[in-house]
Amino acid sequence: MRIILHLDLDAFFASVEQRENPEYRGKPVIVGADPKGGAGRGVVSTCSYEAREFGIHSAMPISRAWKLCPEGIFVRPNFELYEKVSQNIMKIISKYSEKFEQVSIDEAFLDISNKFKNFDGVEKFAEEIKAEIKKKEKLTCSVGIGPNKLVAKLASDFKKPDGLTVVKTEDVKSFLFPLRARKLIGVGPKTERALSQMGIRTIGDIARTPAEDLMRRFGIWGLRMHQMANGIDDSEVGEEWVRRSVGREVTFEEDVDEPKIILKAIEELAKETHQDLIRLGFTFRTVTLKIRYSNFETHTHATSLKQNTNRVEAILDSAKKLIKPFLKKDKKIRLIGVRVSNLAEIKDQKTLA
Ligand code: TTP
Ligand code: MG
Repeated sequence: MRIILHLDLDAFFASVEQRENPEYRGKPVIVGADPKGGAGRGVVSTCSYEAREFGIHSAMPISRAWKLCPEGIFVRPNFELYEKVSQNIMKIISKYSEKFEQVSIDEAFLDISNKFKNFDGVEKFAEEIKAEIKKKEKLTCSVGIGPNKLVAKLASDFKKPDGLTVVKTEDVKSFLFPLRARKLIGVGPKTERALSQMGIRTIGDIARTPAEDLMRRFGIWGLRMHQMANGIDDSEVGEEWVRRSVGREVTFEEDVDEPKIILKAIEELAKETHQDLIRLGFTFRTVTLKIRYSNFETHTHATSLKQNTNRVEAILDSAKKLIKPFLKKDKKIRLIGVRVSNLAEIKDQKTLA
């Protein structure tokens, strides 16, 4: 039997700001772009739990956050500081097991199977980690423990902030089934819509749908969803979680309709995306263009190549082709994004196009 622990800091950037600035404590703190008195562009990175009571959340336009809570404390992110704090915390966590994996700036997994025969005593162990982080870094976190990474991650999210949730093997289904399908890793708004057309709303609904039906609609991804919904996940701690796409996007300072500016932006986004792709060592087969008009109407259009490549021209040419129909419209554009997917690791490729 495996026992996996997942830890995620609470309102990470905002909590660090509250720690550094005692006058922010107990108050709605919003970390993100400059709100510019409500006219600011860009989005909220994260916000304190006090700010969440106003309905503010990550990725929300900063102008909306300003409307919801004009009395909030709006601060620009200090990534260097967060990175440093993250490193300190990861050092603490990684001492607790040699099987450790950092997943993002504020979350990590530990495989603690060789420390415990069963779930007895795991709570105390988690409390110790939480206490050490609180003592040394003055921050709270939420921890989930379960028989695999999937369950542990959903368990850490179950009770926040400062939560601790243990899901034993025999309780996996009763824990997972009532949760919304959206909670499963990889189920975004698009899959959620498609599922809801099939009458599927919860993880339990997915688990009870025959895998063949899901595969007919979603291919292999349908099978994977079915397995996750049934609490099956064999991935190892230390194994990278599968990266599905690489991309960049930009919100213009002022909405634009001039094709020259838009094409220039696409060129830059394609180059940046390409750099990330090379750094990560992937090839791609699909290019997606995202476009958001001034009224927030958003479209994504994708095109796929015959085979994988890592050529920058392939990103650029595809993105330019995809933008064409949008340039004719008499509408101003607020945001543009370029993304590549259907990735393959270069080491898996015999030859490159
Ligand atoms: P999360 O762990 O998703 O969020 P959080 O720690 O702020 O809040 P929670 O208590 O719900 O865990 O992300 C960690 C940090 O990553 C977050 O503090 C800021 C950053 N982030 C963004 O910049 N933009 C985003 O859209 C999200 C989700 C996170
Ligand atoms: Mg967090």
